[in-house]
Amino acid sequence: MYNDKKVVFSGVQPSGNLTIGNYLGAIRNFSAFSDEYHCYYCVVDMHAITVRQNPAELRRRTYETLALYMACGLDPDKNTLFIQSHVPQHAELGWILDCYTMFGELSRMTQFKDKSAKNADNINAGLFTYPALMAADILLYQTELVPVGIDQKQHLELARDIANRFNQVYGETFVVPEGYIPREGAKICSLQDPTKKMSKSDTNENAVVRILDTKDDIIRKFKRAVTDSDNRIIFAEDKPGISNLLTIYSCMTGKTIEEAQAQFNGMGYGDFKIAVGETVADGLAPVREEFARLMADKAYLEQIMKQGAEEAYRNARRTMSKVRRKIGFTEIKH
Ligand code: ATP
Ligand code: LTN
Repeated sequence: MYNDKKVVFSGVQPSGNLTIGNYLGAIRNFSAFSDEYHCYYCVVDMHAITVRQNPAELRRRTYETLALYMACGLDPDKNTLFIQSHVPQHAELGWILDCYTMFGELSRMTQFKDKSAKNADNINAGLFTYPALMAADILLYQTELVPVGIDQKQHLELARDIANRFNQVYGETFVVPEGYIPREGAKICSLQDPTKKMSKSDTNENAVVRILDTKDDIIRKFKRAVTDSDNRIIFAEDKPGISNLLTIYSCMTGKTIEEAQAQFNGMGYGDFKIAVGETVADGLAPVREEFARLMADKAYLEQIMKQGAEEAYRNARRTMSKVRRKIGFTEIKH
């Protein structure tokens, strides 16, 4: 904490077109913190290259992710919006924290296991040490709170362990962060396999609803959503498809699951799926419009990137100089 406000940090990878999972589990909740906290919302391009990216696409998606942050209501004057690779301290602290993170800890990360299974021909060292870089992102700004979906809980616990370990050896250096996982929407599931999380890099387009999909596409995907063979619209463990649709509907409308169940009581699955699709498409329409407006002005986005990087850099430098001193690096005056 460098001024009187506590710090919030979160990041999204520019590794694909963002989904309603990214929206409901993460980005949509970000703006709630903007008044009370100093918020850093980062486009984590250095994380994205742990899997092979097409350079032109990575560049375009980095702009798009920044524009989406803003289209989802993040005001660049009230939040520090920036690109990870523009602030070199992320890599610097990432390396240092690698040296305080154990092989055994990294081997237990489920995201590493999943992604190495999916990218068997490219299990690189960065994919393995990724959680230490994520810890660096967070600890660099003395973050108190990290709003993320539930899939990031394990990485967050590791970031806390790394912070505690470092503090124990060198004395208080880092604030130990807490996760903020929303009560609803923390795990939006795939429309084709509702036992798995919806992932922006899924290759089955019908499984994933993207924030920028057209209304027709959104409704078509919901119509094809996998459900089950009976016809009751209730939230239950043995009905993952219907439960997922109810969760999405409830997150989009602010209604409770009970209210949603009551509203759809007696309706057939076909009509129910269309109703959820329409709600999602209409709810996202303003985001889509604002996104298109922002993407048409690249110079403005670049100005926001610059402003965010400068602000982040100033605060990141303070933590780095403390860390360097504590571990015994020499310093020269410029
Ligand atoms: P990838 O498929 O490339 O691994 P991803 O879809 O998991 O990407 P990230 O950039 O890794 O997206 O995640 C950004 C944020 O969105 C994180 O806070 C993550 O927890 C959240 N998130 C991602 N998918 C979901 C989901 N299906 N439900 C809820 N939150 C999600
Ligand atoms: N690991 C996250 C993205 C991420 C992040 C962060 C989230 C990188 N650094 C710092 C919160 C805080 C992911 O894959 N969703």
